[in-house]
Amino acid sequence: MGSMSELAYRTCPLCEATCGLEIEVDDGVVGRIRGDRADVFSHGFICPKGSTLKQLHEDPDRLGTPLVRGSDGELHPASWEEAFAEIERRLLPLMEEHGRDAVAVYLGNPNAHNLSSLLYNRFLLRALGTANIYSASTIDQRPKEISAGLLFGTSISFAVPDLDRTDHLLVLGANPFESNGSLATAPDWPGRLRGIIERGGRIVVVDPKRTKTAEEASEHVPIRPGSDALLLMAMVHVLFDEGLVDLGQLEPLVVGVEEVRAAAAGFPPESVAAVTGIDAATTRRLARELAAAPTAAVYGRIGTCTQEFGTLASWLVDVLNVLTGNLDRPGGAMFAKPATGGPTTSGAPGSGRGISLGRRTSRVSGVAGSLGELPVVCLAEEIETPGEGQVRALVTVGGNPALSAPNSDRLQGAFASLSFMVSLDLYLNETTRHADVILPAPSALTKGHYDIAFYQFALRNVANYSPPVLAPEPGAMEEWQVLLTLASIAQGDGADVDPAVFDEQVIRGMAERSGLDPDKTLADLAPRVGPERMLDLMLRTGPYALSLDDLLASPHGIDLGPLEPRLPDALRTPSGKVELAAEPFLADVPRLHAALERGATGGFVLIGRRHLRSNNSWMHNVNVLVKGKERCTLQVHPDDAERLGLGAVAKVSSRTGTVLVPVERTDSMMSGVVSLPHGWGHDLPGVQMEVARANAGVNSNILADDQLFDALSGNAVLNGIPVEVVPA
Ligand SMILES: Nc1nc2c(c(=O)[nH]1)N[C@H]1C(S)=C(S)[C@@H](COP(=O)(O)OP(=O)(O)OC[C@H]3O[C@@H](n4cnc5c(=O)[nH]c(N)nc54)[C@H](O)[C@@H]3O)O[C@H]1N2
Ligand SMILES: Nc1nc2c(c(=O)[nH]1)N[C@H]1C(S)=C(S)[C@@H](COP(=O)(O)OP(=O)(O)OC[C@H]3O[C@@H](n4cnc5c(=O)[nH]c(N)nc54)[C@H](O)[C@@H]3O)O[C@H]1N2
Ligand code: SF4
Ligand SMILES: [Mo]
Repeated sequence: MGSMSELAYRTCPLCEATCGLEIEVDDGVVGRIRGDRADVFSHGFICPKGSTLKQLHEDPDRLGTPLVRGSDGELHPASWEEAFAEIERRLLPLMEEHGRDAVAVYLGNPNAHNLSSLLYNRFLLRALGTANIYSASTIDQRPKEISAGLLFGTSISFAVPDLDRTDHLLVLGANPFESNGSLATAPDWPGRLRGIIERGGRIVVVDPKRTKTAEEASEHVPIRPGSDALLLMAMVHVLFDEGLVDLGQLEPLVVGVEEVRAAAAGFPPESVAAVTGIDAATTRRLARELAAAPTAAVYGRIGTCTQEFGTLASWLVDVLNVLTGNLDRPGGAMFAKPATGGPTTSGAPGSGRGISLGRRTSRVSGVAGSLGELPVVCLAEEIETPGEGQVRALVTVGGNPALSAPNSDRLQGAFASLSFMVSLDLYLNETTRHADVILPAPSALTKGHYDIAFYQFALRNVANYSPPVLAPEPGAMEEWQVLLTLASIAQGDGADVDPAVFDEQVIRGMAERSGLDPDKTLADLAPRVGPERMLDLMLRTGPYALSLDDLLASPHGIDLGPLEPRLPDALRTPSGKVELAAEPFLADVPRLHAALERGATGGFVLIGRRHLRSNNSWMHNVNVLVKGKERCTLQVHPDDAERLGLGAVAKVSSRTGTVLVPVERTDSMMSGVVSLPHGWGHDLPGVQMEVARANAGVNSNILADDQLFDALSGNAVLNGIPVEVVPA
């Protein structure tokens, strides 16, 4: 007692829930981390990961200096000057000789939680000028982005389920009791879901596994992996067939209803039952209940995206929201209005350019790119295949594709063959061990935070800025400065350009484009620099005309209220309407028909799962999170386990590889489906993560097949992978 500790408030950057943390700091040392009860959005909610910002900060394996590969082939500590000089020495000649496309970039998931990356990655991408841009988006939500873009006009126009007011929620392929929700930002999804039941509402969960979310719901409907688009199409069929379509207020805002009716005509519930594993009576009832509910929302996430018909499934989720009149109304599926502004608030309200698809295709296989990127499923072959435009160098920023992306063995082999690789990361891990230069990212607690990305689709309009909790560590370089220095090198200006000078040019450009008097604006923003200055400008020009000072005066956040209807203003489609039957959707329907005709396939399929104490691939070095019962297990239904004669360990094989994994029998699994979490497999040579190595697990993405992807989005199929399971 009697300690001198101070309390700092900070939004947790680890997942999409944006919980407020209360952090004890005693003379630069972090003490206890609790939920911030005064946070306007999270009201004290926190999960077991939130408090581990302390352990992450204090992790002895977290990199403190750049590492450069020496002539002995080993990585050695180096100064920032040496590291940047090495990048300049190796990268520039390579770009000159082989062209800009010879350098690929991979951006990982933590970039979306990182103010510096959100605002400064684009300058690196622009300076590199490469077509080979890859990100975690094409092993995640690209189908949803394309679907939202075609329907509503921007790739982040996500209609989010209004959990706090809805009477009926239909969830497909999401397990927010473990993940805390995704592309529908809110702290305490569990509490909000329980609130629906307590209000007398209903929750239906469609999932091959009886997850915690399914257990807490009113009803669990098991589905064969990969068949959601068929179920949803059949539900659309029922709405038309039984005269249940009622757009209500949306009527004048929607085009394409008749085309959707025609598209769904060929999918009566009886025809899809054998493939989905859901009988026709249940499908009809689900559609009727959805239509009958006073308010309802349909929500689909990773299980509906990372599958063969990811874009169609994502589209049909919103088709159901529209056809039942639930889009853009309280209790339905609504659009946020972010305080920084964004694609749904900028430009002329009500219409726009929409999104463009497939302008670029990949060099080797001709797979369509989207939204300025190529799909990750193409990365290995782009590195392996000789010829003009071959990828010879790679820059990774906050990503671990060696574990996260499909056909990992092949991809890691490809990484090993690169001429040069740079990584900006916290750790020497499965991916960065291939790098020639690793640049250390600063600890989260030493940087400011604002969720520019996640507030674009939050369940409530909130603005919350967190200043750095701790002073920069000795020898650290801020991430935005690293990114601008890399950009200077890539555009031939050299490593000596002062990032502050670059930053001045950038902010002046932004001020000019904002339509304000640039000199006056820059004077107003002084003396701030870097991401904080940009954020301040965005807040000032945003829909609530806030400023960073306003947010600094409100350390628990500013509540801007519940979501309000935003149509037609939020639309950015060329027609100014909800494009319910955009051509790319309809063009993909024959592929769905073909799947129906192919019928149910026998054999086992593999799906993934998340655990509350894990976060993709990179938090297994935190002892308090990984201790206890082994979690990287193959979950199998007991009847299947018996039929297969499984013992303690199973050998699981797919077209791309084989893993040996401990078996966990559980009747929560659907028969014919097995589950293995992703992000494990840390026992690789060179990985410098003590705790993770000791709790290595196996990498499920050795089994994920890079030839399986959603044709419309190029997004990887990470659920529903055909596998063979035998006793080991
Ligand atoms: N089989 C299967 N595979 C999957 C999934 C699945 O469900 N099943 N899910 C997919 C999904 S949804 C996603 S999003 C991807 C994630 O794929 P990735 O983004 O490639 O992987 P992460 O595990 O998030 O790795 C994050 C990396 O960023 C580093 N890092 C953490 N914080 C920071 C920071 O502040 N700055 C910097 N520079 N680096 C940082 C970590 O050390 C780590 O190396 O995985 C996908 N892979
Ligand atoms: N604790 C924790 N939280 C996280 C993460 C984490 O790794 N750990 N990762 C974060 C990230 S990057 C993301 S993208 C989000 C993801 O958030 P969620 O989408 O909620 O992710 P999951 O918990 O993997 O839930 C996916 C569900 O889909 C089911 N499923 C699999 N295949 C199918 C199918 O074909 N159809 C249907 N209907 N269901 C299927 C699975 O059984 C699983 O229950 O979570 C974020 N939050
Ligand atoms: S739910 Fe997500 S944001 Fe909240 S404390 Fe846990 S990891 Fe952090
Ligand atoms: Mo993700």
